[in-house]
Amino acid sequence: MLHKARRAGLSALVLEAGAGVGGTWYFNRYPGARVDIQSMEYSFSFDEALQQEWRWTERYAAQPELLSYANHVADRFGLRDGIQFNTRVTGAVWDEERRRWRVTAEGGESWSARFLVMASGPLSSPNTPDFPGLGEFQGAVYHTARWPREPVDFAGLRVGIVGTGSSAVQTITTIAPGCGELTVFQRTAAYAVPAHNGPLAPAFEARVKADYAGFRERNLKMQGGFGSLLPPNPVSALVASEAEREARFEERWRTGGFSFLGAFNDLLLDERANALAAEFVRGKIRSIVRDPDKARLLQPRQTIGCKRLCVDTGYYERFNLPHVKLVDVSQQPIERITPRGLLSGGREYGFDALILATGFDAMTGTLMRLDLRGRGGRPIREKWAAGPLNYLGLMIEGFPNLFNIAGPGSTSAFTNVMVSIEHHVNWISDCILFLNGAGRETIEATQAAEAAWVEHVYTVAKRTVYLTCNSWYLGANIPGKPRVFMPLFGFPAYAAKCAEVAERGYEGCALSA
Ligand code: N01
Repeated sequence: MLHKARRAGLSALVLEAGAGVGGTWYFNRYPGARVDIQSMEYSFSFDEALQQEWRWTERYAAQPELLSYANHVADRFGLRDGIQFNTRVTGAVWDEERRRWRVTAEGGESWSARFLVMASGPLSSPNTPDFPGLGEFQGAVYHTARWPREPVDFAGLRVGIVGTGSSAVQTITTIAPGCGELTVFQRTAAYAVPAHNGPLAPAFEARVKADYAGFRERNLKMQGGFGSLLPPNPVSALVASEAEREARFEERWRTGGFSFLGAFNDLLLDERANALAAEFVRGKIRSIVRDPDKARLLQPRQTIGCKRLCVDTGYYERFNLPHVKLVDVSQQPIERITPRGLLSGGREYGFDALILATGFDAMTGTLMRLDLRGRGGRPIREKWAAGPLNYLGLMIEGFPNLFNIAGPGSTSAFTNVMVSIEHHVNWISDCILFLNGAGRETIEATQAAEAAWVEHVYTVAKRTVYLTCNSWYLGANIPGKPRVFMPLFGFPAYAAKCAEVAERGYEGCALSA
């Protein structure tokens, strides 16, 4: 956004809480952190020289390499002097008279801005459950999303980990061999498909780079903005024979990653089709995990893909290590943390270090924690009390000239987020240039457009299996959070709609002179 704004001749400043660039890849340094979209796709497309020259070492890049990439981009485009690091924004208030945002940060520093772009991330406010006794634990407590910069040595230690989402799956896989004992506290079993990660094949890299622009174009036509190399099989799982089904599932399992959910074209649309894929993965878990009790507990029961699918590098295999224990906390929740461990079902489990892999207050958490006040001083917390009203995921009625990148109401959570970010940056920058060219001072979504958009997001979700489980897409992972389905499924239709709105002079928005 900074690069784009500067190229458009705008003056811009980035306020960043971290001491460096990278966002997700700056804060999530837990062992095994790795992207689940292939590196050649999970990168910026806006500069041909950048994408030609950067060399990924692995099929799925790990956090240190992703962080190097973010730093490389910042240096290559000379962005650092436009970023104020170690600056945590606490709020922003719309000044109606001056038609400017007044942005404030910890320490009291403040800025005035005509436009305010929230690039604060859909998964950036960690969720730390309110476990009684957490402060009394005598060992170290880590949250995967706030991992220390120095490496943590668990050698010989008894470690407890709460959670089995993507962050936990990667952490467990990585630390299990070296721990003295690892106890996994599982509330909902996760579906994980193999990444088949490895060194990036030079021939594959050369093939992509020979026509990188074409590769990006083809990906933009995919529902998630990635995966054009192996598009979804255009056949229903319900009409395929059993042998055909097994063959297709097996083929995708061997390929690895999210391509598994494209084994048939209705796995995310029809619960009966979904059940067939789910049973295939349960069969894999049974064949991998030798202890029948662990194997039973590790088999998820919910629809597959409803919570975001995990992409792993030997997760289930780790439960064959005798020192890796699995405790089901679905029926008997964690009652409290004790000085030496935790209590569940009246039993105390002891450990020396505790890892919380308990996810995020997703999509809305970061904005809702701010003192963000729009027209008439209305707080975002009030505006969003029943769920995140928005238009195109980009704008909020009553919050003029404020844009949200990768927020609720957009496809960010279902896409290669790099694609979503670039799409939003381009759209926002075009919008600002349009306003300047047309002599308009402010833009803001109308209430009617906003209501219709939220309804549209829900209507699309109803055609999928995404409403059948308790996911962070629904806000269901945070006690008391309104259950509203927040992300939109389907990038190409979304991008077409955003383009159409712009072409029609920002239809659905109120513009002031
Ligand atoms: O968080 P999560 P995450 N008692 O919310 C459990 C992206 N990401 O950080 O399922 C006991 O998925 C909770 O249980 P339940 C990706 O989009 C990507 O792992 O709510 N357990 C769950 O098991 C991902 O979806 C990558 O029943 C409690 C876990 O904690 C998103 O970030 C890597 C609990 C939280 O799982 C979030 O992933 C990492 C409690 N009170 C993350 N509260 C890759 O690119 C929560 N849990 C690969």
